[in-house]
Formats: sequence, C-alpha cells, structure tokens
Amino acid sequence: MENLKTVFDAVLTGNAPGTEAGVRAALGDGAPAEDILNKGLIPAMAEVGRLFEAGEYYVPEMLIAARAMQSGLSILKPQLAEAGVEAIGKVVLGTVQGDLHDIGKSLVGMMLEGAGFEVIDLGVDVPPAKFAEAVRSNSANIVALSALLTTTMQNMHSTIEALDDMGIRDQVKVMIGGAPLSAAFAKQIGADGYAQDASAAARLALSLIGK
Ligand code: B1M
Repeated sequence: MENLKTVFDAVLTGNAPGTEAGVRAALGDGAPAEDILNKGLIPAMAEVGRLFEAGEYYVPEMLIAARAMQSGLSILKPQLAEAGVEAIGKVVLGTVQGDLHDIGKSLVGMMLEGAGFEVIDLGVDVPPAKFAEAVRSNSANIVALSALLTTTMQNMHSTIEALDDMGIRDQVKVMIGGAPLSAAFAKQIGADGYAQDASAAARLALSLIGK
C-alpha cells in the first residue's frame, strides 16, 4: 500500500524516476500489476486532471505528470498483458488532415491512457480514410480528432463522412477537440462530443463508453 502511495505521489509531482522506482518496488512486494495501475497510476492522473481543471496545474505540470505515468505504465504493460488485463476501450486518435499540431493531441492521448484506454495514435495530418480504416481494423470504440487550425477543422466533418462511407459510423463514437472548436461545432458536424482540454477529453471518453 505504501508503494502505491509512492507511485501516486510521484506521478502527481511529475517524478518519472520516482514513479518507475515505486512501480518496481510495488511489483517486488508482490502487488498485482492491475492494482498498481488502478490504485496508483490511474487515480494519480485523475487527480492531475482535477488540479488542472481547478487551475492549480497548468499544461507543463500535466505534461510531466503524464510522462511520469507513461514511464510507470511501460514497466507494467508486459505484466498487464500476461495477466490478461484488458483496456477499458480502444481509441483511435490523430490530428486531422492538413494539420501538424501534435502537442495537445499527444497530451489527450496520455490522459486517455491514464484513464485506462488503449490508444492507437495515428499522428498528424491524418486523412479521413486512414482514420476510418484504423477504426475498422482495430474495432475501436472511439475516434478522437484534434484540430488547431480553422482551415482544418472541416476535415473533421470529412472524417465522419469517411466513417459513413465505410458503413461504420454507428459502431464508433466520435469526439473532437482543439483550440478553435466548440460543442456547437461538434453538434453541427454530427460528432458525439467535444472536450475543451485533455482532462475533459478523458472524462468525455469514459462517458461515451458508459463508464
Ligand atoms: Co501553429 N498555430 N501554426 N504551430 N501554433 C496556432 C494554432 C495559432 C492559434 C497561432 C496564432 O496565430 N495565434 C494559429 C492558428 C490560427 C487559426 O487557425 N485560427 C497557428 C498557425 C496559423 C500556424 C501555421 C499556419 C503558421 C504558418 O506556417 N503560417 C502553421 C500550420 C502548420 C500546419 O499545421 N499545417 C503552424 C505551425 C506551428 C508549429 C509547427 C510551429 C507549432 C506546432 C508544433 C507541434 O505541434 N509539434 C505551432 C504551435 C506550437 C502553435 C501554438 C503556438 C501552440 C499550440 C500548442 O501546442 N498548444 C498555437 C497558438 C496557441 O494555441 N496559443 C498555434 C499547447 C497545447 C497543449 O494546447 O494544442 O490547444 P492545444 O491542445 C489543448 C486543447 O486544445 C485540447 O486539449 C489540449 C490540452 O489541454 N485539445 C483536445 C486538443 N486536441 C484535442 C482533442 C480532443 C480533446 C481536446 O479530443 C479528441
């Protein structure tokens, strides 16, 4: 239990070496990988999200916390796979076609992983058909689209059309985010939800799969 508290505190303070050491110590003490994930890493990222929304943490604090969480997660991943621990859902993530901004998108990906999702990150400048194909081939529950330019936000609509064309629109939830976007725009293009920041994105994704 003490080691889980160490893991929690290390993630919260963005201490990657401390997170790794805490995870290794917890494993050494016989804690199941699933407990380290569900009682250490994930609650810490939820607390990071809360602090961000409360205006006590800013993007840099959230980024280093997310990196600390990922360094702990990378130690646990083989054990989680061995134990057959399944992600709570699969998200295909990317920045839409024509758009090269990836900092916010990557932060969203880290928060989604922190919430327990498997994230398939397609990167930046992703064409609509590539999103649709990735959703189909991975049987993803959610496709998460990021755009930072007013000139590329329409490509979110094209991505939804590509899902329609492939006949899989009703099998996947579409969530969008990025500085120029809004809930009204999400509604206008037929997306299932909009999140204003990475922390809200993790909460939205959970609610979209009914968690
Ligand atoms: Co660009 N850029 N940029 N840029 N850039 C902006 C976006 C801009 C607002 C700057 C400005 O003019 N004030 C402006 C857009 C104007 C507009 O369209 N209205 C702009 C422009 C014009 C351009 C170029 C066209 C400039 C040029 O070449 N003339 C060009 C376009 C290139 C292209 O994409 N095709 C360009 C290029 C670049 C760089 C390559 C230099 C660099 C990107 C580097 C990179 O990403 N690897 C860059 C940067 C860094 C910025 C600013 C300064 C910062 C963006 C950023 O990383 N923010 C930006 C100005 C600004 O935003 N203040 C700007 C930090 C990040 C954590 O926040 O990305 O907003 P953000 O993500 C947030 C939320 O938006 C949300 O959560 C994140 C975390 O809280 N969110 C989601 C994001 N995606 C989400 C998805 C979700 C949910 C939430 O669900 C799926």
